[in-house]
Amino acid sequence: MDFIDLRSDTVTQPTPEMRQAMAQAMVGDDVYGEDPTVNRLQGMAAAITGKEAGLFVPSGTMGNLAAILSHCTRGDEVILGNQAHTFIFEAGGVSALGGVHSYQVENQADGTLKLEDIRAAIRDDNPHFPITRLIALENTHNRCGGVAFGPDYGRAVGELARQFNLSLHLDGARLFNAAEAVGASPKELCTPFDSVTFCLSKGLCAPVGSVVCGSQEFIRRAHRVRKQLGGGMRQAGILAAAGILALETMPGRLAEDHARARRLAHGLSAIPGLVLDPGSPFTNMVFLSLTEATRLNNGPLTAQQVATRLAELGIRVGVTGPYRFRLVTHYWIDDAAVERAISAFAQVMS
Ligand code: TLP
Repeated sequence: MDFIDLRSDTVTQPTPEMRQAMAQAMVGDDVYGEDPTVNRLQGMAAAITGKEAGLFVPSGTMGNLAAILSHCTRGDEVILGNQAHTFIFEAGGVSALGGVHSYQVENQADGTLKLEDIRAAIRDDNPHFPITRLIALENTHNRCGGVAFGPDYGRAVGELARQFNLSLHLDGARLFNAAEAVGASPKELCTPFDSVTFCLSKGLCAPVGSVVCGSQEFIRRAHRVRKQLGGGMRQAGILAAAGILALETMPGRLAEDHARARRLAHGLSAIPGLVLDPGSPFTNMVFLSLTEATRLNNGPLTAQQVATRLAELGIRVGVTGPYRFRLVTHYWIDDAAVERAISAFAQVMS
């Protein structure tokens, strides 16, 4: 990359090894279940998450949508966080395409939902109400700062779900970052969940794709929903080949991204006019804002104006509010890139 792109880990390009594996991949028609490379990836994903089966899908958005539509039918309700990616950033797909009603519970700063809030959201059996069918959580939690929760919280929500005969889905787009942050295996984090979506195309660097995992029966339903959504990709082994390498080589290096996020945050926090979100970073995301004083003294200095000036210096950052930024570290951000980003911020803010 000729510029330093901190907007997201979705910008990661495949490594040369991935491109080579893609070129050499054995393929077949995956809608018939005949692509050996896709089948291998799905098997690996199932083993890693401790589920019976996996399903390769084009994106995290389709993974969550296919999972929710496999758990719920029209008029059913999913309980999720008011800051959940599925609620905010997935174009309302669960209601637009699935007729699934959402009940939004307030996300706590640590990305969790209070157990008593979930309990209060579960509907009584009353014909006036939609039918509560599913609870969906997110780990790491994007809008809550990339924060991760450990296996205990998942288990507690799992017990509540079982008590009320509800299913439990995890948007684990960054499951491996969560595992690294809390010191648990992906499998431990996934155990309480009936289904999980994780992404290959974020910190794991693959160009395309996510995997949904769950029981055989659940994946059989999700396979049909994926077809309905137009996500049957035929010779998708070309893409799955990169996903296999992603799973083999990338989870073990995510600690580097987290360490660079800490270094980046440390450097930026020393620049007058910038303030980190409390606790940031938890994983590979740094959230920070222009201070009150900067906003007032420099006239209408907005995050977008700062981002535009940074872009002129070859640094791309995410703008998540009028005065707020998100910077995400990933495979293509090395130590030198972190230092360049800090210097560019210092120059723009001076
Ligand atoms: N998140 C993207 C944007 O959509 C905000 C990003 O840059 O972080 N779940 C979570 C928690 C996500 O952060 C994302 C992508 C998705 C699902 C959707 O994945 P894709 O982009 O593959 O559909």
